Amino acid sequence: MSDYPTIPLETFREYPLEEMRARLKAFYEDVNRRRTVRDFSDRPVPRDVIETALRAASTAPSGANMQPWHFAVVSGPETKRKIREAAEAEEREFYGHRASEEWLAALAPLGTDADKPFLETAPYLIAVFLQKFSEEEGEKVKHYYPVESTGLATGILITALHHAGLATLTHTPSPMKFLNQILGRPSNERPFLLLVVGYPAEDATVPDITRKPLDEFTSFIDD
Ligand code: IYR
Repeated sequence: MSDYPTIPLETFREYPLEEMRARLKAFYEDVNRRRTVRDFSDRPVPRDVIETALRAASTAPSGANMQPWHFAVVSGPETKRKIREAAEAEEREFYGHRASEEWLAALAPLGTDADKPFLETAPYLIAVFLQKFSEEEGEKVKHYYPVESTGLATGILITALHHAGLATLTHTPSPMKFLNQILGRPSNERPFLLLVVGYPAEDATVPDITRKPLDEFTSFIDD
């Protein structure tokens, strides 16, 4: 028996099978509408919406419940401009020199380049950091599976924002250490990705690409 306190699982809900299927179908159809957007409108989004989506993200499971993430929410034009300048400098290096021909060929269908106007246009940039450890009363506390945990939280964040009727872009300027400096984040935090959040531009287009069918990305082992 554990010496630590437990409480009854009162939040779990079971649904009759037909309702289970209908709920899941509706959920799948809704998330299947999500597209990564690169053309953003400057229409404002209320901060409380972002806060609720972040609360949803923070429900993600995490290694030893360390919740090893930090979300820096940027809405100020000055900070957005700094981030755009730093990101575009890295991206020019990436597209001009660092990326292999193979990598550039893989990106070609997405139509991306070193220009990142959305970093200033979109109302919010959420810089996601993972914490390799935390500091409690001067003591280092190790975090477990911070990459996996932060990935799970980010997935829920993207899904929550989509559910709210907002668009996102997962942007990964590489390297992105500049985010620590611009956002004043400590060295135990590693930038994980930059999430661009807002409404799509009126004339937004997306690449004509498809998702793999179920049988291409699953295997079922029944014996
Ligand atoms: N970070 C660059 C390049 C890029 C890389 C991958 I992998 C993508 O899926 C998309 C872009 C950029 O943001 O343009």
